Amino acid sequence: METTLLLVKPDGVQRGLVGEILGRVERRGLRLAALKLMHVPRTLAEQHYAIHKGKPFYNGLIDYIVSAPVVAMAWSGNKAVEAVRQVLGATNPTQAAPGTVRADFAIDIGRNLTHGSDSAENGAAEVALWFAKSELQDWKSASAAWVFE
Ligand code: DAT
Ligand code: MG
Repeated sequence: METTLLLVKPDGVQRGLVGEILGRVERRGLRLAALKLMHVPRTLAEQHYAIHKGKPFYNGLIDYIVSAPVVAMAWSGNKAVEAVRQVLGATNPTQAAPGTVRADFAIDIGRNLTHGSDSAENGAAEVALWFAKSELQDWKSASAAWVFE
């Protein structure tokens, strides 16, 4: 069982794509464990993207993430990390497979709408960074047995 962090970035919220993106992951069969709309504090953005510090796009990336509200979600299930990344598509939207969120709705890499954790380890760490324990709901989905073998 994995938990992964999914962010609808400011462009996704501004463009009215929250429901579209959430719905694709929800219909995949994963279990929603946490959800909130928030203006990201710069310190959180810097912690979240610490691995990219020093890269040419880093400052622009931080400015973009803090520029307007994001929707943060935690999703749980077997292979949740891989399943969400697959729904989102490759980082660069023009290289993302057709049918993915980034290919269907985005063009520029710096406006790629979403973030998804890239490993089970990072999923656990990012969910703990973005959500307090009290914000995570441990509930049993009635459909779980029909999604997971
Ligand atoms: P992902 O978001 O697919 O995990 P990443 O972790 O490599 O991709 O990079 C984080 C974000 O930084 C990415 O969603 C968009 C931005 N980014 C990455 N590489 C970039 C580049 N070469 N130019 C501009 N922005 C970039
Ligand atoms: Mg990443």
